[in-house]
Amino acid sequence: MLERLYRRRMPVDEVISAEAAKTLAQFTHEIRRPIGLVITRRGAVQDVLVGAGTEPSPTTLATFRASPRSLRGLRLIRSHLKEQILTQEDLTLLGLLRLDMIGVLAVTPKGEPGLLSLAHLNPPSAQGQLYTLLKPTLVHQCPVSFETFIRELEADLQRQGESHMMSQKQTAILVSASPKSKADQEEHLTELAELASSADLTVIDRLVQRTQGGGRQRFQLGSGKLKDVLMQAMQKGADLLIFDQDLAPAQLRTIEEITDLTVIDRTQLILDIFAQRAHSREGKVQVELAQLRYLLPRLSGHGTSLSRLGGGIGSRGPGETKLETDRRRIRERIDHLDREIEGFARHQDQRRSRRIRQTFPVLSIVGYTNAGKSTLLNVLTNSQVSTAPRVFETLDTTSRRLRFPDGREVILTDTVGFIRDLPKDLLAAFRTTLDELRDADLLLHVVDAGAKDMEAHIASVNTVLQSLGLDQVPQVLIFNKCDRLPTGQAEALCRRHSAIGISALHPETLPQLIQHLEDRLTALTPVDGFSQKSADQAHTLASRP
Ligand SMILES: Nc1nc2c(ncn2[C@@H]2O[C@H](COP(=O)(O)OP(=O)(O)OP(=O)(O)O)[C@@H](O)[C@H]2O)c(=O)[nH]1
Ligand SMILES: [Mg+2]
Repeated sequence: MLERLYRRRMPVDEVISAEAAKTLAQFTHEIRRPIGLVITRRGAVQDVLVGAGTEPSPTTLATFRASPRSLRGLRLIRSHLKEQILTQEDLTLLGLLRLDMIGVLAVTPKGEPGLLSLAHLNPPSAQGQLYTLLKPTLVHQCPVSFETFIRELEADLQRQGESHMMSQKQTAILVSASPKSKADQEEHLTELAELASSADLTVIDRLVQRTQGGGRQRFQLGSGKLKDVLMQAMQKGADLLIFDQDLAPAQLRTIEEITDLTVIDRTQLILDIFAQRAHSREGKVQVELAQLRYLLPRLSGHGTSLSRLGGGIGSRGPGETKLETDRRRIRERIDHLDREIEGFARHQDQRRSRRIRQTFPVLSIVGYTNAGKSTLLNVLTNSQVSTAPRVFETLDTTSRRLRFPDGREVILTDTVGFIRDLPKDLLAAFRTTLDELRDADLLLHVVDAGAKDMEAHIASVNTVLQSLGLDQVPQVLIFNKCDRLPTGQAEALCRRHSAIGISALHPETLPQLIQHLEDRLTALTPVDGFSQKSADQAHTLASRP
């Protein structure tokens, strides 16, 4: 019986033809259940949905894709045995699926079409309503000339999209949902926003939800809140949704299937930034390895998730050529990269033993990302390592020789910065880079003294050091960017933490640090142990006045 509905094709200018409405009403009356017709732009019935709350099939949704700048090319007209009222769920579905229109047709007690209610989406705007409800009319009196109407609406959407494209940047909405307090979550979102801007994204909104109960509760799809989030993302024309919490692979897929938004979590954002920044062969191999390790458990049975590695954020990665690779190929690739990294490690061992023969103490600068580590290396060794007010500027390790005013020489190294909850795949992959820290005789732990959650930063760095087995290496705590603190505050802060305050941008603040390092070195090794043989290669610090 329902087949008759499928074969139906209506004029492209009518939302639903009078004849189709009649058949729909008649069948609804006979089976005493609501029926929905999913209709294409060309007026063909694509799906027939029986029962309240049924949604277009995944196959249909996969065939008809929508984007924040276009509609899906499908409308849904449901019948209702009594009323023609559009429910909140209908309107949510309209927004989520970006349907051309959604409508409810009342069926009279005699099984005839009654009033038809229609709703359509509005072009995105900051405060504006997401949708417009049209006044219910009888089908043959419906004032909407569908083809023209939808063409104009899409042109509006397109224009919005273009003005938004002017900025050339992808836009993101940040989302946090956890049992933690709102204040804590907000603070984490501030860091997530820094990560996003470091990845060259524009953040257009942030949403925080405090979930109930202990443990890490995840957003459940179907929960009204998640639908809200997705609707807002659509309405604001966002390209990406970035969750501060890890998403379950299944959840990711479901969200992506229904919305066509790119959805990523914090780990993936960090991996993306690393991928953007990696320059050396070693760095690239390490990032690719971390991305694949992250991806592997997230591959669906059909391997569709691989398409996440295309181009752009949330997909920048191992590249097109590997798109068709299945799990096995990925495992092989992982093995291969592992071996390559093994090779780097061996090479590094040789370098290291060479260095050890030279018996120069190694001072390694460590710290939270953006603390000013590279700036400090530069000012101490007169180098030009790239520095920037963004996180994860440095990925590769740089080593420089440095001569202290008393003649002793050391090797000073600068390396990748740390961050709270550093993705474990990344930590594993950056083993060779981080292994350099094992040579350190002294760690120079640089802290951005002006950072709001400075103490949490210190703790995060110490946690990472601990997980690397480096918590026993002697440390000097250095509070950098003291120029940003009100006078007097830096001194108090340093006293409280037994730290040394500096401002790496202002060399005149460094003598106390240099003196302190000399003292620590004396404790480590006597001055006589250092030769003068390579004075020409090391940068000599100016003697103190
Ligand atoms: N005001 C102020 N800014 C500083 C100081 N030291 C560094 N900065 C700035 O802080 C930003 C980060 O400095 P970097 O040296 O790149 O920091 P990093 O720790 O190497 O960062 P990553 O390599 O990303 O981990 C840059 O914009 C620096 O100019 C300082 O003493 N005072
Ligand atoms: Mg750096």
